Amino acid sequence: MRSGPSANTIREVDFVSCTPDLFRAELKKRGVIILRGAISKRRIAATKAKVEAAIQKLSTVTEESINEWNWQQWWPGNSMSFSIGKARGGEINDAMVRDATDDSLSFYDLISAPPFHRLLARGFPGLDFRSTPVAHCRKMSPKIGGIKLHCDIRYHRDGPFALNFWTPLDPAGEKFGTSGLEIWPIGYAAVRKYLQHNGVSPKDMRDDLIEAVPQVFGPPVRTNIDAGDVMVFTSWTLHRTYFPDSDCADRTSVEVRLAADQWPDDPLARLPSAWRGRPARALSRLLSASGLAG
Ligand SMILES: O=C(O)CCC(=O)C(=O)O
Repeated sequence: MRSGPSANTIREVDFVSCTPDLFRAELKKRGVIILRGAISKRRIAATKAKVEAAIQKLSTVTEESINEWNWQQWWPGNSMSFSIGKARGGEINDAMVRDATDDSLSFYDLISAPPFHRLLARGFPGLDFRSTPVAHCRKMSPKIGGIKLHCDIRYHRDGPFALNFWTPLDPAGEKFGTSGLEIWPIGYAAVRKYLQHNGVSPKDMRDDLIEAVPQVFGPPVRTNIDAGDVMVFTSWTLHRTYFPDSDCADRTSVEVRLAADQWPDDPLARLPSAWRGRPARALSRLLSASGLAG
């Protein structure tokens, strides 16, 4: 059964002209919006240099040297060997990049400009967005292979709704000779209904439903995201890596993720019991930069 094509378009807008209403409407209807020219290329290049130096530094971590780091803060609740694996594999999260740069870089700095926070605060009033351990960067190389079809809720242990400000540090997509993302532009309520999932227990995600997505919803949209553009999608948006047919260079990208305790269409509803009582850690560093935090 095909329940209609995936609308086959993704709205692209110049960052400066994106209004909170448009931001929310596109995330609700299609689960994704592309913000062109959101960050200066100079800032992206400076971030890339720092991220690469951090990846390099962390790649030498061993069982003997890891205690020189604040590694317990990297992946709270996970083992030392898990943390060593992440450090050596180059997939580093926000706590790791802050540790490796003496707190001079956070991935959240990429979205600390006030207009980002106006979009969040006015587009999703009532939702408390928090930082999450799964805000991280990765180097995508054809040698390693891509990430298969999924939605990010599978990897969140911190709330039923999240936003991924996907920020490539190298141009991403076939137009640029690098790997990119293929997206099914379907709104979060429709995906949640299709997956028959409440967003609480990632383990309950049904693989058969994920695998059937191309048959049910049609082909994805191939995106090309330049350095300085940001593609925002929700933790329910179905997506995967694609590689161009011809030779492909490596690409590094940052998944700047913010998690919320609430469901966007019903922020005052009682939280599912799994989330109740969890303290909401304010994003003070980033919100104070926007002038939106009290
Ligand atoms: O960078 C990629 O190719 C995959 C990214 C991804 O799956 C994600 O941001 O959730």
